[in-house]
Amino acid sequence: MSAAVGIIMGSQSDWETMRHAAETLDQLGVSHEVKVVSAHRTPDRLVQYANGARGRGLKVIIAGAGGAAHLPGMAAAMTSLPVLGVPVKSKALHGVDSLLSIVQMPGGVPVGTLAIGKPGAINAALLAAAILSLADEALAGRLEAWRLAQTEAVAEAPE
Ligand code: RP5
Repeated sequence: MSAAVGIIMGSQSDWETMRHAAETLDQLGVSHEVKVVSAHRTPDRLVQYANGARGRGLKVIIAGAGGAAHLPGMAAAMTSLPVLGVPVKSKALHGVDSLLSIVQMPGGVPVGTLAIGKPGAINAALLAAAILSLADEALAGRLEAWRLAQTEAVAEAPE
């Protein structure tokens, strides 16, 4: 069976951030695949990946990139699957460059843009799971349980 979520990232260096998306999907029991696909260094790989995504059975794409972060937008240009963009924190501009590169898409080609860094990677996975849960009651239950566990883990007073 093919993966439901495709996690792609522009560089090996993005994995430290994007592994949080993969780990969150693992916790929720959502099948996923992980690949390095660079809009700039491996453009042919990107074209092949995005054009073939729906046909291979993927339902949601999570794309993380930093700096001139064109990966999510270019993926969204080539597929009508939901694309969630994670701005990776860059060294030079702390991810503000990544955020602005991803968020400011032209009308007609949407990318759901998350927060910079680890919180964005986690939330991209949760959002992907929420999208999939619309047609998967068991996953909806696991998502509710995940949220409940998070709530219960918050102490009333600091230790
Ligand atoms: C982007 O350039 C990648 O998404 C990464 O965040 C950034 C830096 O890449 P490396 O130089 O570390 O490979 O394309």
